[in-house]
Amino acid sequence: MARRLTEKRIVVASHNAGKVREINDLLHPFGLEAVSAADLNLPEPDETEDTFIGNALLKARAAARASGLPALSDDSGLAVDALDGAPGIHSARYAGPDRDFDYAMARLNRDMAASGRPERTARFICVLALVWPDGEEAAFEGKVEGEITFPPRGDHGFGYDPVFQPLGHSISFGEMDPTEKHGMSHRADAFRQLIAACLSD
Ligand code: ITT
Repeated sequence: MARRLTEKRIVVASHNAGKVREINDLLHPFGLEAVSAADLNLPEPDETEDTFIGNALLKARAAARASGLPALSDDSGLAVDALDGAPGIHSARYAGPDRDFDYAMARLNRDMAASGRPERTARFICVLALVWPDGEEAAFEGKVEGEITFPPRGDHGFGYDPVFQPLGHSISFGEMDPTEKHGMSHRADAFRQLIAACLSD
């Protein structure tokens, strides 16, 4: 059984503004005060692990240690079947040193064409890790199935949202308003599990 989160103040261990915005939206109903790693000027650790859970724990451990607060991290990415699961844990790095997602989406289009494989299926994966300063930890994995569509559509969300169309929908995450994305996203799926284990009565 995971430990209950009774503290009111936590640090969101992410330097990605799009993610921090979504995590804050998801945390809002629980009356938690969330400060981000960037607000606290915490260093950004190198993501040296080769799994989502490994990197999520690494980021949350570093932030809990540096801040003395419970830390919530998110390691996420886009796994494309025609690319055997790439970019996966490398989804941020696939966008180059400037984290240019116009470039990353064009690169995805190119790499999928070069693969010679017809399938468009993909999924977003998100691991949320919660680590307390005394070392106790919990992690939850969520996903959402969909397909990659070009050209990019919509300017909501962040990252790869304009080229990801969730299964059963005809608009991309980039075209959805945030509330609708929160109803079905990989992050919301992981969050529901975290709430059930650590936050609900
Ligand atoms: P932090 O480690 O500081 O949290 P990061 O951007 O480096 O930020 P990741 O290593 O987890 O985070 O990379 C995840 C990438 O996957 C992220 O940069 C996005 O491009 C993409 N991604 C994850 N969730 C997404 C979402 O909901 N919509 C679009 N793209 C997403």
